[in-house]
Amino acid sequence: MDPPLVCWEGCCRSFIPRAYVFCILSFSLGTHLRGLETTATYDPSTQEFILHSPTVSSIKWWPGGLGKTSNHAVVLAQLYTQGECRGLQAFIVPIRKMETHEPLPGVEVGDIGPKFGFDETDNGFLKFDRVRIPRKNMLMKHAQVEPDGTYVKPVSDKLTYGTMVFIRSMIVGDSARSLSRACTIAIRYSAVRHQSEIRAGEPEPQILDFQTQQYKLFPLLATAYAFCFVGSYMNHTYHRISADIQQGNLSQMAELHALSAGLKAFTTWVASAGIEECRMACGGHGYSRCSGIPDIYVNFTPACTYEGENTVMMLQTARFLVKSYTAALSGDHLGGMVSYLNDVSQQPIQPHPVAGRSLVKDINDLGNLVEAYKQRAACLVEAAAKSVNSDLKRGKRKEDAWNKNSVDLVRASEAHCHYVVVRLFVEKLSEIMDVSAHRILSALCLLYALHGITKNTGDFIKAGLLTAVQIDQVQQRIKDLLSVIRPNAVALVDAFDYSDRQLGSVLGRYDGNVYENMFEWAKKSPLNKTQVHESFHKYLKPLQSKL
Ligand SMILES: Cc1cc2nc3c(=O)[nH]c(=O)nc-3n(C[C@H](O)[C@H](O)[C@H](O)COP(=O)(O)OP(=O)(O)OC[C@H]3O[C@@H](n4cnc5c(N)ncnc54)[C@H](O)[C@@H]3O)c2cc1C
Ligand SMILES: *[C@@H]1O[C@H](CO)[C@@H](O)[C@H](O)[C@H]1NC(C)=O
Ligand SMILES: *[C@@H]1O[C@H](CO)[C@@H](O)[C@H](O)[C@H]1NC(C)=O
Ligand SMILES: CC(=O)N[C@H]1CO[C@H](CO)[C@@H](O)[C@@H]1O
Repeated sequence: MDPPLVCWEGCCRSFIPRAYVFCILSFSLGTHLRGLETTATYDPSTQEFILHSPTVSSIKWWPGGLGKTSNHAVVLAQLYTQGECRGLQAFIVPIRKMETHEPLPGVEVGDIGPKFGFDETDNGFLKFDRVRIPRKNMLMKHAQVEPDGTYVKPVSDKLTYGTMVFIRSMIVGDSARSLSRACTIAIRYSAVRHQSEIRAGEPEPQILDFQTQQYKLFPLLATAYAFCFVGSYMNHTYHRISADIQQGNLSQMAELHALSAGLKAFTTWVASAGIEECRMACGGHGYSRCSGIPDIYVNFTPACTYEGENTVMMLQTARFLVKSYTAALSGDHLGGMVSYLNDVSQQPIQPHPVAGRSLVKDINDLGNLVEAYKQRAACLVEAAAKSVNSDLKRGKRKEDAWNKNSVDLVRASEAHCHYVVVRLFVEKLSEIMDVSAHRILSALCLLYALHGITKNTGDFIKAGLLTAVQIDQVQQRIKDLLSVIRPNAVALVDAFDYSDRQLGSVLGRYDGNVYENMFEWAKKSPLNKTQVHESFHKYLKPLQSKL
C-alpha cells in the first residue's frame, strides 16, 4: 500500500540516528501557536532546558506514533532565557528509556484512545513535569541559545515554521492522490454496474450512462486532474523558493507561506467532500469497506485539520492578500500569483455591470475564463480589504475588524485559490503535445472551469463577468462536455496508473470482476468462521423455545 499519510514521522529522519523513533509535536494548543503553554526555560548553571507543561490544557495531544512507539519527540515550546520569553523553538526531547521503553521521569505519555480512523496509529498525549534536556537538544539552525543563556535571534521568525510550510506543500499532492483514487474506484465501478433502465424494455445500462452520475463524477475527475498539476506546481514552487531562502533571499517567503496555506486548505476541503461524493455514487457497496473508499476518506479527511486548520489557513492567506492589495494601492509592484492586484488598484472594478455587457466574450475560451476567475478573486479581495479598512477608519480595533470580516476574507482566499487552480490547469495544457490527449484534457479543463462558475454564479454575475444568459449557456455546455468525456472516462482514471494493490478496492478492480470478488471478500468476514455463530445458542435459541 501507499506510505502512510501522516508523513511527518519521516520528515526528520534525515538528521536522527536510526535507533531513535521520533514523532513531532508541533503545537501544544493546536491552532494558536503563540498561545502555546509548554515552556522551555534555560538554566545556565547546568546548561540545560527545563520543559514544563503546567496545565491540563497544555498537554500535547494527537501526534501519530507518540502513544506507544516513539522514544524521542521534537517539541515546540516557548523559550525562556535570561528571564525573557523568546517565542517558539523546537527541542529534541527523550521521552522513553532506550532499554526498557518505559517513560522517563517527569514524562507522562500514552495513547489517546479510538478515533474516526487511523486505528493502526498510536496517536498520543504527552505532559512534562520539569524535564531537563541538554542545551544542544535545541534545534539551533536559525535561533540559538549560547551556553551563558544569551539568545541569538533568527534572520526571520518565519523560518521556524519551515517544516510546516513543507508539509502543507506536500499535502496539496496528497489531495490529488486521494481524490484520484476515489474517482478511479467510482468511475470503474460505474462502468461495471448495470441498473434500472433508460429506455423501456432495453437492457439495464451502465450507471455511468446516467447524466446525473456523470454530473457527479466527471467534475471530480476534472478536479483530480487539476489537483495533480497544482500538487506538482506546489512541490516545485516550494523547492524553488526554499532554495532562494537557503541562499538568504527571503523575498518570496511570504508568497510561499500564503500559497501553501491557501492551496492546502482549498484542495483538502474539495478533495475530502469529493471522496465522500464518490462513495455515495457507488450506492450501497460504497459503504462497504471492500470499496476502499471509506478508508481513503478517514485517512485523508484529517488533512483538513492537521498541519494548520483549514479556516485558519484561509485567513492566513487572506492576510497576505489584504497586505498585497494595500501595498499595490500605495504604489508597490506585486509579483507572483497576486500580481493581478496591481491592476485592481489602477482600475477599480465596476460594481454594477451594464446589462448585456460582460467580460467573458466566449464561454469556451479558456483564456477568457482564467481572466474571469482572476477578476472574481480581485473583486472579493478588494471588497474584503475595503470592508476591513473602513471598520478600522471607524475606530474598530484591528482584531475586531478582522474577525467581523472573516467570512468574506475566507471567501476571498478561496476565490484566489480557485483562480490559481484554473490558471495552472490551463497553463499545463500548453505542455501536452499529444493531440488526442490534449483534446480530452482541454475538455476536462473546460469542465473544471465552467463547473466552478455554476457553483459560484452569484460572484460572476455580480462582478459583471458573465450575464445571466451566459450562465444558461455554461450549464448547457457542461452537459455537452459530459458526453464528450464519457467514452474516455475509464481511460482517464486508468491513466492515474494505480495498481489494484494501491487502490485496495474490490469495486475499483482493473479487471472489473467485482461481483465474484465481493463474494470472496464477504466469505472472509470473521463472522463467517463458523456456519452457526455461538450467539444463536446463547440468545436466539432460548428466545425461540419460549415462544
Ligand atoms: C489525525 C490527526 C493527527 C495529528 N497529528 C499531529 C502531530 O503529529 N503533531 C501535532 O503537533 N499535532 C497533530 N495533530 C493536531 C492538529 O495539528 C490540530 O488538531 C490542528 O492544528 C487544529 O487545532 P485544534 O485541534 O486546536 O483545533 P481548533 O483550533 O480548536 O479548531 C476548532 C475550530 O475553531 C476554529 N478556529 C480556531 N482558531 C481560529 C481562528 N483564529 N480564526 C477562526 N477560526 C478559528 C477552527 O476553524 C475550527 O473550526 C493531529 C490531529 C489529527 C486529527
Ligand atoms: C518535487 O520537486 C523536486 C524538485 O523540484 C523533485 O526532485 C521531486 O521529484 C518532486 N516530487 C514530487 C512528488 O513531484
Ligand atoms: C531574490 O529573489 C527574487 C526572485 O527570484 C529576485 O527577483 C531578486 O532579485 C532576489 N534578490 C536578491 C537580493 O538576490
Ligand atoms: C473465514 C471463513 O470461515 N469463511 C466462511 C464464511 O462462510 C462461507 C460460506 O459458508 C464459507 O465458505 C467460508 O469458508
